[in-house]
Amino acid sequence: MKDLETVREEALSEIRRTKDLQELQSVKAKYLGKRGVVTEALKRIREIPPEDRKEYGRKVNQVKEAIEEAVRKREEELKREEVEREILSEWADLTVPLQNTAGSLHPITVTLRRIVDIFRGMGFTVEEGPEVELERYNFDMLNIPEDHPARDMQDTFYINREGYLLRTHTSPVQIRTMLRRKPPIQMVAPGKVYRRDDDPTHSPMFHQVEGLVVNEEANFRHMKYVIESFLREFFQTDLPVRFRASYFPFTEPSAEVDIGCVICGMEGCRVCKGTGWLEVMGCGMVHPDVLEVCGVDTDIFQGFAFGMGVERLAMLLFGIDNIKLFFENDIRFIRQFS
Ligand code: 2NM
Repeated sequence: MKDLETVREEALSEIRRTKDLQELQSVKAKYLGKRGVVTEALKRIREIPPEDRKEYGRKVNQVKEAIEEAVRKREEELKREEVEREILSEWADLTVPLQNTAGSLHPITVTLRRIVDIFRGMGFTVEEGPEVELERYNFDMLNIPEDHPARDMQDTFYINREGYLLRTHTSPVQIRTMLRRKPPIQMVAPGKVYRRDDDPTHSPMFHQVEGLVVNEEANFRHMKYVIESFLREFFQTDLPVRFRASYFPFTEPSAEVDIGCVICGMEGCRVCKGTGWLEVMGCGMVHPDVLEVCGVDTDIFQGFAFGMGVERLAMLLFGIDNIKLFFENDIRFIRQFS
């Protein structure tokens, strides 16, 4: 076995010579890891005569601490060097006057405007509301029960103030509009919404457009006509549309809307999971209780509503296969959608 002093000298010298964090990590493992030189030396304490063990143990621990300290110092240096290298390599003179610097619209903005403009063309107004919302407008007045899983801390971002949250859909804008204005109403509410999901197919912030029509004769057939017209204009093709029975607390009856897969032409692919159909919206006749709590007289008025995710529609429109691309702000990606 090498003299402990030699081990120390060699370790410190190797640590000084490391050129990056990965290399430092492997030197650290060589000495301090499970099968490291120092670890093995500690294990050999049993082979030392009892009267020398105390001294031996102290010496090994001194060496161990010296190496740990050197690793810490070198790690700091390497991190500092890395930041400096980054600053130098990413250096840019922001004062240089450039030509052709017109920006481009983010694909989500392009898609949101496309959706909203189609509804504007059908005579809908565009309404907005706060992203920090009352729990009452986001859940209670939408007939969403006190114990509904959507209300869980796991699904909803609650604000550090009783009764407030980040809206989980834009439906509270419909509530606010009904409270403020008498029917007839035909509105859409575009904007950001927040849910506690973050995985390859979900983002904690995404965009929705929801719509609401309230008048004396609104019915399911009107709703189908509006949605089918919208989808054909959005995708610029006479695509197949189907309505599947579903459930939402705030509508009855409720439906989910599928379109023929625009990726594979209904042959069956990864995106439509071989079914030939893509779910693109939810909709339904507004529950009478929701209308009533908003002051709408249900002896006279009826309503239908619908909601869609903008990222999902943008992915289908542009053939993008990964939602995270929208949020990385890589200029090479964003530039393609102007
Ligand atoms: C959806 C699906 C079905 C909806 C309902 C309402 C309101 F406020 F009028 F009750 N707004 N939006 C609704 C209905 C939204 O999104 C998937």
